[in-house]
Amino acid sequence: QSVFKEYSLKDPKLVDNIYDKKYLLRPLALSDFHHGFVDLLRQLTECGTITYNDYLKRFQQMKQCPNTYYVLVVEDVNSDQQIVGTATLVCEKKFIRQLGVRGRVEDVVVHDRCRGQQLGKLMVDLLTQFARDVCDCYKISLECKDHLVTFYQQFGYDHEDKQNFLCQRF
Ligand code: 16G
Repeated sequence: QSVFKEYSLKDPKLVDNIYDKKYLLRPLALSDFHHGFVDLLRQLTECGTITYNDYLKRFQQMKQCPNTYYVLVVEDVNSDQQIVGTATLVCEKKFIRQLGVRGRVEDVVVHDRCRGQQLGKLMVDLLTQFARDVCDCYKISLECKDHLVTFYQQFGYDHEDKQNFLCQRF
């Protein structure tokens, strides 16, 4: 179903078959700071002030945890390499489930000028397959707003019986 089945998440992949636009699907790079990565995240939630140095530090912290953070971006090749999509897979190592790994899909956002082109579907599909087939996650989950529940259900996500999502904000 997905043309990205063989894609390892490590190499860039050109997406040139949708709507005649050229997008590059690839892992986050340091230079993406200068191509709108943080501003894109601002379309999802507040990000505060993030300098290049702050970004670099967090980028390196993530790199230092191998096989844990997979930050995927979609680059608009025809628009000065602008970052128009991102989604992250976090793989949490556990003792339970025979030293299992639990996946989480986080921070999915598509630039408002690029919505309706299936870029979100592409990223979530890819991360979900990767979590299952490559990272060997025993489960994967995400949180989302009410109006996005049906969007995520198409990838197999659903409410679980007898499980509640509880949260506390600081
Ligand atoms: C959404 C995101 C979550 C993100 C949160 C930010 C997805 C699937 N869910 O729930 O990953 O961290 O929004 O909102 O992308 P917050 O800043 O209010 O926590």
